[in-house]
Amino acid sequence: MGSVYENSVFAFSTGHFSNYRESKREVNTAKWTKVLLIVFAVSLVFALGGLCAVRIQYVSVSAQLSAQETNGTIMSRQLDKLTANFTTVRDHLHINELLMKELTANYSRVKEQLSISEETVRKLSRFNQSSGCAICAIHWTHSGEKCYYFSTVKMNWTQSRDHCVTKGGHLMIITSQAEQEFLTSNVKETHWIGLNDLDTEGRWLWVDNQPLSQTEEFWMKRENGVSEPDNWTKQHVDGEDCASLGHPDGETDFWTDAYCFEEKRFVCEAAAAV
Ligand SMILES: [Ca+2]
Ligand SMILES: [Ca+2]
Repeated sequence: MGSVYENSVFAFSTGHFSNYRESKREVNTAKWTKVLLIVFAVSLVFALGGLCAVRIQYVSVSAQLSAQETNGTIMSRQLDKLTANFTTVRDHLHINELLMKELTANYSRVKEQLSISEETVRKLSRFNQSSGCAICAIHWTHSGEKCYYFSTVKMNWTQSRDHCVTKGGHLMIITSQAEQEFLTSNVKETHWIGLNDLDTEGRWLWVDNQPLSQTEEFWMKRENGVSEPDNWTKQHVDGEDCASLGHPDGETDFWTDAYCFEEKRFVCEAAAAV
């Protein structure tokens, strides 16, 4: 022990002391290096943490911006669509305005023409009242206070009745000897007249529902006693329920009953305009 101490003293005394100081300085340097490294590492961790936080915020803000951009695009499309709809509605409104103007102009023209027509009818009426003349539509024949239409086509009885109505009249109702003679003098073949017993067999009604019993009748009389109406059933079990002037054989002076489904010419009647 005494020897070691002596050696140490000797070392201090001989330069080993400076080596010791060098060694201690190196130890201190290494310690400070470690401390600096630790500080640097901690700083680096904090820096990386901060960088991650900034990155997260960047991603979040980017997502929000992207969502706002998407919303902006959708709103822009909706605005474009609304603008297009508005343009369409505005165009339709403009077209409707033009149509309304045209309709108004047409209405005014029609109203004016109607006024002229009414004045013409009034003048004609005054003329007819003073002259005793009557007016019948074109293709109608005037006689007395009536107009008569002799068809050029053949129809069954129901079609003939309806056709007369569409022409503004009705199948002929014969109420006088003069009317019967006028009719027979103007036809050369059988024609439907407005008489039938469709509802009740044997109960003959005119198309205005007036019963035949209250007017004159001109049924065909035969010498063999088989007179008309005979409700002939040998060709159809329903019998004959519609009256015609004459029959298919050509005789046209009197009435016969016939099958309503037969097609014949017909006579319409209407009141003359006076
Ligand atoms: Ca009958
Ligand atoms: Ca008959």
